Amino acid sequence: MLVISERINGLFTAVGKAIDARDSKFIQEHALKQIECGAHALDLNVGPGRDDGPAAMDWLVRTVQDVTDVPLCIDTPGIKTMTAGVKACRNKIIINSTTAEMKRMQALFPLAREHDADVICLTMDERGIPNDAESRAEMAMLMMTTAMEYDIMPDRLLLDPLVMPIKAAQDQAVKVIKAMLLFQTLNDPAPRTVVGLSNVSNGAKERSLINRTYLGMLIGAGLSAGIVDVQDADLMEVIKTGELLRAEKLYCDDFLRA
Ligand code: THG
Repeated sequence: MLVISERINGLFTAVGKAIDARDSKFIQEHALKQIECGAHALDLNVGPGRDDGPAAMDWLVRTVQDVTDVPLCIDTPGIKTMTAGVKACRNKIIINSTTAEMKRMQALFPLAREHDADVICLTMDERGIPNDAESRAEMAMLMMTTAMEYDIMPDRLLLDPLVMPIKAAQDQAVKVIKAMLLFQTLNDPAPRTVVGLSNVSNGAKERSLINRTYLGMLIGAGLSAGIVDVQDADLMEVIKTGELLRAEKLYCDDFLRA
């Protein structure tokens, strides 16, 4: 499984402050810590509600790639902020994200093509997030076919069924699993999938337990990638054990240490 760290996100107070103060040392140490904890890629999000989005993302990308060459997952709903991040990026790029909205796909697929980026496709559109698996799969299909019109093959996409907080939408957790299974029937070879895992436990108690239980369910359903809290050691053990049970890693008695 591709492990993407969720933690370089302005939503976290300390990170938001470091971005405001352009504190390179804090961000660079934080980035290296994520990789030490097992991140293969870093999600970079400058946080909501700032008026310096493009400049902040440009700085964040440059600051992180000064200390690592892992792939960067540029996470913003703003087209200008996305463009600034992608243009600054020399590492492998994951655009996070487009939706099924035509105006977003028309802006982001050409950007992805020009900069050889993978693209996360959120199954939502101007009407919001559908509440059943079939509509999510329909939107995933629309994004796959539209990407192909821009010469982006399905293997460059990561389909995201959009995990919802269990506290607010309890029926959605299983529907997201169902959507993931449907996505994998839309193409041969099966398209890759990704989720923002911690969404599920937003506002809940026992966050780590909810996150890792749901992760086990998602891994069982074939999840390819996760934006996760890599500093949660128990969660990382579920990932390693999942890789073992899917026979992606060779079994040995000491597999957690290996
Ligand atoms: N899909 C894709 N990208 C995403 C998401 C997704 N990016 C953002 C998000 N969802 C995944 N990342 C996070 C990061 C933080 C939290 C949840 C998901 C989180 N933060 C604490 C909170 O809101 O309670 C902040 C706590 C703090 O301030 O310390 O839970 O679904 N493609």
